Amino acid sequence: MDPMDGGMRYTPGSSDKDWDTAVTFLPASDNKKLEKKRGPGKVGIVVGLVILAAVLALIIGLLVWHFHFRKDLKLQKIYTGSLRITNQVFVDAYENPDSTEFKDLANQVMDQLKSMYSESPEMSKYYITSRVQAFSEGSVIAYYESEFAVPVGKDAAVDRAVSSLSEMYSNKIRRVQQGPLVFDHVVSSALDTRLFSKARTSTRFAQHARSSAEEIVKSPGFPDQPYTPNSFVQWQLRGDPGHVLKLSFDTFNLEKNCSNDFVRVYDSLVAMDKYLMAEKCGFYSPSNPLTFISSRNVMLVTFVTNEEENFPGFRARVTQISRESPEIACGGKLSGSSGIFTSPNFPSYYPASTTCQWDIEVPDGKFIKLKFPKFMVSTGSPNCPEDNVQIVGKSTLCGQQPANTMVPVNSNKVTVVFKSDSSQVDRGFSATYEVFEPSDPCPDQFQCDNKRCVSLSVRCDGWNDCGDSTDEKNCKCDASMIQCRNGFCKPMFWRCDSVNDCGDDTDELNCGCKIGEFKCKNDQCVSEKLKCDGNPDCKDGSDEEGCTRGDICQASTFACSNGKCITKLKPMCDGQDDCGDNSDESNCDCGKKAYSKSRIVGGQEADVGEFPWQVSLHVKNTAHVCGASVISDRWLVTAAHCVQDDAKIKYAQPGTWEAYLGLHRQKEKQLATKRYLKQIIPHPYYNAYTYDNDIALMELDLPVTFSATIQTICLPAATDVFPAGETVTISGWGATREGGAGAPVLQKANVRVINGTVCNELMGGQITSRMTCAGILTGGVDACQGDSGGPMSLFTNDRMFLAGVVSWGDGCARRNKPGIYTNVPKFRAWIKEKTGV
Ligand code: 4AZ
Repeated sequence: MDPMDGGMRYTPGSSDKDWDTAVTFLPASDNKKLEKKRGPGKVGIVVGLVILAAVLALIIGLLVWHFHFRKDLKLQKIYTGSLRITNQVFVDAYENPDSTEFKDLANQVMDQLKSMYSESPEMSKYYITSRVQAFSEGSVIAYYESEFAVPVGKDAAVDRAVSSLSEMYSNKIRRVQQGPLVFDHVVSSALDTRLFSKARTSTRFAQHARSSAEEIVKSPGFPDQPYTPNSFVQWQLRGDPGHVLKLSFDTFNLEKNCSNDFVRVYDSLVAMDKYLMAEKCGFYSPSNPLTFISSRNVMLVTFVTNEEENFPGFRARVTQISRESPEIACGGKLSGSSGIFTSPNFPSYYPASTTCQWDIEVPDGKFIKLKFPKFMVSTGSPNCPEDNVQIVGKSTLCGQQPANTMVPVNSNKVTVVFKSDSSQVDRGFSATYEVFEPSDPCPDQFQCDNKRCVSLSVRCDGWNDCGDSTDEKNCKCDASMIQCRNGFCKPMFWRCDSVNDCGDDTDELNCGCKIGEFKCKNDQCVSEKLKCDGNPDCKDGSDEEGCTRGDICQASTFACSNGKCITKLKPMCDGQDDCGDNSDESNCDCGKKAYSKSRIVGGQEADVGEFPWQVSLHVKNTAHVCGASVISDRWLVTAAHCVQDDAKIKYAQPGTWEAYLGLHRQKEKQLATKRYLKQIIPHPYYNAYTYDNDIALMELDLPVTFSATIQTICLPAATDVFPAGETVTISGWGATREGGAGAPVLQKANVRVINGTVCNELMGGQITSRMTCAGILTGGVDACQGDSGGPMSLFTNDRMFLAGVVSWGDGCARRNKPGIYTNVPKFRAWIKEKTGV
């Protein structure tokens, strides 16, 4: 008997049929006879017996099904694999599955696979069939799928048999003898069931990129409509021999949850986990390039969607690159006293199955300091068995390393080897090397325990500049510093500011409270007015303890439209109807980035669409002057000081301005939506000397259409307060250093809200309750000229709220000089009155 014919084939539904025939209900032929009489009588007994027999038959049937047939219930299991045929030469016709050459070779491969599986009883029993999907060069590589019908509970045994067979052939313990083809390097693994669900419509494309012509891969319907639900699409991509493929996504916008919709990129022509380079979902901004490079001239892209929520989708270009191209070259000899090197394709994904070696030699007598500004190398475990960077004789790095990780090498020579295995690639690394004198590793600088060098001026300044805090240890604190119990020094004015700066709370203990202040149970002081206001201002919430409803309604809290007062912290737009009339959940179509994932001093470039409410205000036909925020399709919020006439320009006139919405790069105004202004409403109490009430409203001449790059930001409730220490985000095209030029690309930075009392002391008593202070008191991060009018955004309840408007400051990013922002909640009623928003 042919071993492949042994065992039972899987027939869908066969078990149901078996169950049906095993259970037979007896017919009740004469209903009249079954009518109830007084007492059971003869008929009653017969009916009883019939029912009993039926129940018995049912039980027996179920038992027979369970013990006899169920074990034959089989699951369809598909293994995908590739193998190398060492005694064949690739011909072009193998690229075409309809060619005779393809069919002949495919039949031979299928025959030999069958005889290969016959060597294992586990596989021979359950094998159904194989299909060859493609061939590629090298000598000839065949990509196939093998289908098995595996009884429930036996799949682990079959998985083991398949992988041990692959191991034997890959390690050349065996070669296939039963046919004319000689195989080696047989690799196969079970296909993820999500890729062959029958509920999905399946489409397959085969494309060949040439040097003269790129190919395009895009999700079905892109760009005109969202991608189709329940689909499985795969693209088999090829290049010419001697080339590798580069897949560059220019748009990538899928559902956030990868278990619903996802794209996979394989370094193979079949979907095999061993060659899975990456699985991606969510959004990738064009400013954060997503490109993949294959290790040979083939690549497979698969796209799976489920029935829910379809997004715009993706588009990618496929180009071929010569193996010798400098674009993918890596490694080599490096000399001189400093230099840089990166993983191939950095800052995008490095190719799989790649090795690069750099031999660095600096002048005799000097030592080498290696620094990794960025380091992301894929790994599954800490000892770096997969992808890694080996600093030979020193250490091996993998995973994600902190920015500027430093490795000193006590020699003038070092070899660095980067290795990636066949699956799971990442963005790689950038590295620099420089020399240091063995006797003085940190000339004129402080050497941290982690071997970093930092400026002597930052020693004991309260800020962890080393990364391991060694610059803040063993400090003798002078009178302007707090001596923390743990040995750190922190600036005195950080005392009692509700932020645990010491790390052991020393700076927040024994804070005596002034008149008009409430002493929290944790010794913190907060304004008496904040007691029972519905917001926990004390870190331990003690200012909200023992409050009666009367207190709560007197003090500021969220006021519902139905007159109810809410004590819950941040009830707005949290998805719960706290008011009972849903007024805390109305106007919540705001503050969401269309994408799941865009100067400001000390910031970084935003991603495209990261701040879709950010507006750039230009004086007509000139340049950017101020920022603003979109609060509806017709209204913007900006700073009043941006719209004050001066001797030359009539800033208060709507006709002076043009507003750019959805702008990212100042040079790309043509890609943004331009609007003129219908009216400008500065706050009537704006004070040009003190910058009090620094807020203004602008009405657009025409409403805008919302899009991925234009959205509204949510307005906070009038009662919202932003406690000290809270992180907020500032954004704008302002100067990147004090007195410097504006930023060409939108910048963002995170700063922390600073206690109003501390801020008032730092700013010489100029802070009013209409202002909020935020910054990083050690300096370096701040808003600056040109950011004015723009948003200070706070992330709450999964959306962004306009906490403040950039207003003023004492210079930019100076130590102990926070940025000052207009406190938007104080103007909530005025905004509503003027705009209806
Ligand atoms: C300005 O001139 C400006 N450091 C804005 C913010 C700050 C300073 C100046 C805060 O627009």
